[in-house]
Amino acid sequence: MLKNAQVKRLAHSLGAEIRGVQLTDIKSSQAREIEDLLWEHQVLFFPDQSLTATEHVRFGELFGELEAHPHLMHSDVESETDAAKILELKASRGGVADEWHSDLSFMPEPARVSILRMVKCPEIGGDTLWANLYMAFEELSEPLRDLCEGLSALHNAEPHGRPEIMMIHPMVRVHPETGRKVLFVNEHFTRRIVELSATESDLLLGYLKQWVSSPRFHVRYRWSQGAVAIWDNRCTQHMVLSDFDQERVIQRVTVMGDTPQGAKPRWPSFVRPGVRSDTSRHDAMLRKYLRSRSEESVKD
Ligand SMILES: O=C(O)CCC(=O)C(=O)O
Ligand SMILES: [Fe+2]
Repeated sequence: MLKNAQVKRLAHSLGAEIRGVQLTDIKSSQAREIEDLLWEHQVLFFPDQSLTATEHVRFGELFGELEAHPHLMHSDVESETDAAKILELKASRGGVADEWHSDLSFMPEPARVSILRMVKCPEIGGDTLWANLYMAFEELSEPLRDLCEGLSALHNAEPHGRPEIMMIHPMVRVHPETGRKVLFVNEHFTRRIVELSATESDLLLGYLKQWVSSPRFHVRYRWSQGAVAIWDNRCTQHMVLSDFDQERVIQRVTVMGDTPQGAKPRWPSFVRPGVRSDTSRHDAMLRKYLRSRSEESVKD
């Protein structure tokens, strides 16, 4: 039992701060209780913690298998096994993770849960914001919800200099724990809606990016030294505010995920034999992805 836990909601939309719990003492049954709170609040904050890197990894492992970042640098924590499971983000003037995203959405199985530990907190600035993607879907008009549910989107790792790492996911996914629908496109990794022309896709993704950035879907967290945040990537996006000019060091462990499930696209890909496109330059990436998929299915 998570005795003594005080749970305080931080915003109407999502997020709760939990006090009275020492994360170093958590056992597997209590981790299930934390999960229940997480499915309810989507992001949980634990201030006043002092986990070491190894304890951070052990805590993460209570939620599933951890995976190092597929292509960003890892940290230089002491134990090599633990270092391989920790992603460190270090900055002194903003510029890290400052666009809305769900972690690793360009992978076939994107991150399920991420856990951050604030190692060096700037005195001012560097807050992180999370957005509630259930609300972002549910508050769209019915025609737009219906359209989005029939579409899929191409995500890639271009922000990490790896545009060739791509994956198509449904634009609306069903959360496996809650059964609720989620708007699953993000500013940082989503490049193109597969069934629309490039210009239509730009317009709709641009609108949805603006929609998700509406403050009514958000919680904004002011970090303190040692604070830990755990969030569900399947129903949230997050971004860091680039408004600090002191060193900010934060470490993440990532619990890997499940395949996003959603309705099948209701239309074929816009890019297909026999369809002329006036914007073929913009279709090149999608064409490349579709070609690689069809080569794979020939191999299978
Ligand atoms: O530094 C932060 O607050 C969040 C960075 C981030 O996007 C992440 O660790 O996934
Ligand atoms: Fe992130």
